[in-house]
Amino acid sequence: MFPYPSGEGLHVGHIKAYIATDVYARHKKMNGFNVLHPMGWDSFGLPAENYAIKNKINPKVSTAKNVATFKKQLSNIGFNYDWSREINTTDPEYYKWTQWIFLQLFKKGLAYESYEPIIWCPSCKTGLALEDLEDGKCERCGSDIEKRPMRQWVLAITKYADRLLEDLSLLDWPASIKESQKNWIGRSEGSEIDFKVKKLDLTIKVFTTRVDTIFGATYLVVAPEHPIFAAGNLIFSNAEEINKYIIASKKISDIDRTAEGKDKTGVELLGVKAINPFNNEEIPIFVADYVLGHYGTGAVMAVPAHDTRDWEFAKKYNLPIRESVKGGDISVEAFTEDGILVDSGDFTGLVSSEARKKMTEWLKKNKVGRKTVNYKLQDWVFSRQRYWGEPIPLIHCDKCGVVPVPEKDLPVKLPEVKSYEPTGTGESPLAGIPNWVNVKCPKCGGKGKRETNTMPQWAGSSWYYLRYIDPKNKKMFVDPKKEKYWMGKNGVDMYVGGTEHATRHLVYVRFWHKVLFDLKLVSTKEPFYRLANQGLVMGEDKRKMSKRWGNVVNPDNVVADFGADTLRVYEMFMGPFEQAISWSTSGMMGSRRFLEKVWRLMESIDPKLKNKELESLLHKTIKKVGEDIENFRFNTAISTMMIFANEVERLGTVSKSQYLEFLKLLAPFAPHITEEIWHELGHKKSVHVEKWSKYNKSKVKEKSFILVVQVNGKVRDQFEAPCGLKENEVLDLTLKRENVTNYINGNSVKRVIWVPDKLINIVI
Ligand code: ANZ
Ligand code: ZN
Repeated sequence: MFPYPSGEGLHVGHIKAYIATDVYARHKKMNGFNVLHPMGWDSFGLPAENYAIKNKINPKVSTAKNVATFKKQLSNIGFNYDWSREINTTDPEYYKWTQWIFLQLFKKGLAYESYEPIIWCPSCKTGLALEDLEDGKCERCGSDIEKRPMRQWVLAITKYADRLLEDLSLLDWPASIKESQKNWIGRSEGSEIDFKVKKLDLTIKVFTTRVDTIFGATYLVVAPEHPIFAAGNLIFSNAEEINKYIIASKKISDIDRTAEGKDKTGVELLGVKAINPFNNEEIPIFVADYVLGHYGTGAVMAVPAHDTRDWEFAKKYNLPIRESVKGGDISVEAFTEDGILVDSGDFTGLVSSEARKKMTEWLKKNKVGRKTVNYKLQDWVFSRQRYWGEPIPLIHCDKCGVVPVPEKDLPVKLPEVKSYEPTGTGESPLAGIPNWVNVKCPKCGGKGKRETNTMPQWAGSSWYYLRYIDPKNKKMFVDPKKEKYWMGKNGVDMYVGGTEHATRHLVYVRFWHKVLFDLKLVSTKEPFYRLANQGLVMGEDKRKMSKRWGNVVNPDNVVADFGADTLRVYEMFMGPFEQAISWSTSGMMGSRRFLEKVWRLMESIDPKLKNKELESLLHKTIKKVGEDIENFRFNTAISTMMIFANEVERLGTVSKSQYLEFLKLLAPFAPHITEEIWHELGHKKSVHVEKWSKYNKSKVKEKSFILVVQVNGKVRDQFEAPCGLKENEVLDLTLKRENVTNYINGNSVKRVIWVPDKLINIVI
């Protein structure tokens, strides 16, 4: 994942992922692959803009400066990036195509204008998407958010919800990331039920996953945002109280509203009742903020006996709690599991799952409900009222409506402004530049106005991997032939980045890719078939690295004092790649000493020697290092090489060819020192164009192993035995062991289970 070039520069945690892809790329290259290992800059977004506002410096200028710093820092570490493919999301030649892809979505009907209330950050003064929140607050600045009705552009990502879910099965991704995506998409199958409201010509639809509990429904709840209130509340005798409640609820976050155990509040809608279609019972209706307006139908049938939140609410307002599924003690807490139905009319005695089926059929037959699917995922709020982003390439015309900017007029360049300051009015600073805003309508030539909202920071990263394939193409976002060549069957073969992108970037990018796939512009269903997440590098004090704690380790200093190879080897050796681990200066010194040892071992080369003793260890090392790199187990790859180096040191001699083979294994990790030694030993060409060593299968075979002996499945003995024995030979050996014969104790052997070179189980 390409970095956001902040003003602070890179710290050693950021580069862990980059070292890993560098080792991986170098290893693949040595194995004969044509490797595309690129780098670029994700440089639109709030931090650059806030920095610009604070320091009165054009974000273009500060971004260019930050990119230069980042690039210098990365170059110090010896990455084999193809810099000729460098991209920058703020480059007009790049964002031309971000705008172009947006227009493809627009033309497909996947971008639409909406006036629904959206999340608004009062401090960043912009609308946000659900994905921009963390624990219900603005992820950028930590502010409490509000809901504001305002005009915005929205992308219809929910149309892709099922495919985003299903295609997870195609991916070799960490299970935890797949799980996060699954929960984020939140597919939920259930029923929609129509409750008639007595005396009013009105039905309230509720969404439930538990229609089987409907005979236990004792009231109905509508969300404060429910359309029933759109026409005012005059139909209710306590309209004023209801109004007050609705206004107050706007200040509370969704998380606080729906948390279990949080105090539940609500107001009854006096003068109306809802009718349960199954038994025609009349039940009261409440407005309560624990029901959300934008999920399901914004209304629920409350079953306090079997739902925890309803139970809490019913207790507080003294509403009946009526059991309809047997099990648990509902006077103590809600019984939320499936069970057998009681007091449920014709459905009594059925198990929950069966009842859900039958009752949903009943709903359909009586035309009072239907089967439905709901998603937690919401359409992507795609416009920002900020300056530093891609302008949305649309023109508003009184006559023609919304008209896309013609392709020949792309990019719509971000104009210079006097003040980057967000306005807070729901308009971006771009709205204050009349000669940019006012343009001819491309369709009718009449008066038009440019869209002044900009794209969110996630836009440029939703397709950048494709631009690396063909970064300078002026005619297309990527040449189809090149796309096919590089993306092939499996898209990007290896993608590495932090887990914080699990439900943001990695959701958005899969969505855009699928749209491009449907437009036949890319050849794979998914962008990234294999994903790895690096663990955090924490400070030496075991806290998260931060300026605040003064525990940030700057790679520039490490490189200056100990060398880039030490930094690389140490970061790959410090622990399992995906685990969070604290920086340790003494650990880093250990890596430095290892490299020094490798250098010294040059002196142990004996040109005449054919070192038989070392042969088997060398071949095992070749096998293990290759497999470990392939599986992102860099730490064990390095410890295997350390064992080899120690063994050479112990023996005091090594043949030249053995030493050279070893150097090749180390080359992806420590490219500088290995290259230096390689030349020192008389080579003209680079070690990095060498072929990766092949190990000899017969040489990696173990000669003996520890045989585990079981009697009736219990371990009774173990001893060293030669490899490759047959079952009867092993049995003979085993039956000579006193430990074993004691347990067999004269009984006859009924059966033998033999796992070659591992275990024998004697059944008596
Ligand atoms: C009655 C019921 C009885 C429910 C029961 C649960 C247990 P998921 O799995 O998350 O989709 N619900 C529906 N819409 C809601 C909204 N807008 N805000 C808050 N809660 C809402 O959960 C679906 C369940 O969440 C629905 O099933 C509904 O409560 C509630 F014993 O309906 B249930
Ligand atoms: Zn904010």
